[in-house]
Amino acid sequence: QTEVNKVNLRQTVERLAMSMPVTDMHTHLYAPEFGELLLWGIDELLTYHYLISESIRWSEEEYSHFWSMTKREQADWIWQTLFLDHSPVSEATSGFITILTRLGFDVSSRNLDDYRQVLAKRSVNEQVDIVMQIAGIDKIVMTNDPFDSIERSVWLSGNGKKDPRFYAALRVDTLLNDWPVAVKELQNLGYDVQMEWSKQTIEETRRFLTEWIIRMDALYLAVSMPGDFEYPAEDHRSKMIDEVMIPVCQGQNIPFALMIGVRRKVNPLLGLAGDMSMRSDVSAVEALCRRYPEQKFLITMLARENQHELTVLARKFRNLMIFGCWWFLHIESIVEEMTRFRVELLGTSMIPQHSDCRVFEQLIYKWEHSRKIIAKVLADKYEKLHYSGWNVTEEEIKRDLDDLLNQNFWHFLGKGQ
Ligand code: RAT
Ligand code: ZN
Repeated sequence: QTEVNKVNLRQTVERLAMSMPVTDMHTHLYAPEFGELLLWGIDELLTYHYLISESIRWSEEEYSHFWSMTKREQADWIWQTLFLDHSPVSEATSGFITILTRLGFDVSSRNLDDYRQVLAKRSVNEQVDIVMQIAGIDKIVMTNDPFDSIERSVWLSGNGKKDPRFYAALRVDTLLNDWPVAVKELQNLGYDVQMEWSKQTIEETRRFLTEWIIRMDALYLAVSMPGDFEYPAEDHRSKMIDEVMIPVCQGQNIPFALMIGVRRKVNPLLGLAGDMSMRSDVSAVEALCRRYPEQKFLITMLARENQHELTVLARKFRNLMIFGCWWFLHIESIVEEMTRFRVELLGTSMIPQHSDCRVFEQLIYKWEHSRKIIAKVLADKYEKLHYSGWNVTEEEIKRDLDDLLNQNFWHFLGKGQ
């Protein structure tokens, strides 16, 4: 057993946190088999929706002007606006600089075309390997929607499960949040459902979910909910959860992930960049956890105001696993604040981060930035223990990091090693 002394404690924690392989349990990334759905490279990185909303703040043109440009032109404009006309100090812009640096580019040249040319020589498969290696990620959970026709054909052809580094999560937003559209989609796929809630519709919707969980080998069912989500309520969502989602999850023995607190299309002119956060009522999660003690819930919330209460709730229910610092919370100051009070309230029994990446190389910055913060918070706690005479060993630090970055997720799924 390696004793870690006070002098090298912080360095040891940082070194181990930076190198521990990671399971990224929620992303919007795809395996290479999914073709055009897998986004990567300079232009995709620069047109990330987080950067679109930051750059359009500086523009005086109509919103439609931005959307009328080609992707390449949008990327050039965002580069000019956020990196040259102003300094890239925000999380998403500084993240792009981290990516360039780690990919080995000379950021001082500020020459976008050089970077583009190097990547143009790479195949997507090469880039996926390189990025996963640099970022230290070995397992990636995708977000999968059978209502997306491009994606569906990959699954139906049997190519969806070829790459063992990628796992599926079945996304059910349309079923819960847009039932009229879901009915049409289900009917097109041959499921005998109707708008009105009947025994037949319930059974067919269950059959749809069960078949797709099996086809994708989905690790969990996932949905994003608006901040005004209530449970229980006299509404479509409660019926769908009680009569379809929970029975299906229990039948397949998988968790149900709820990401709560989005307000979609606050500014529709911004497209994907136009969504906002919204405060939610944590008692919906409480009611679910109490009513279904055998069902596991993976929960993240978008409003900063909900975080402390949600963390306290996790002390009350072992079937509740909180995860990640989601979206607008995925910024250094808030990741640090959240990680700190989560550790103080729950020890290491939570999932501190997921990346939510949409573009492959983002794995590099999202994880590098978060690993540093996780290391800092843990080092503070170990240092305090050290002063009391309790010395953690290197093996114990590794164990704790492995729990946080991998095992808590897999154990919760019942698939721990
Ligand atoms: O973080 C994001 O990129 C958002 O646009 C959403 O995709 C969110 O993470 C979600 O999963 O709904
Ligand atoms: Zn997401």
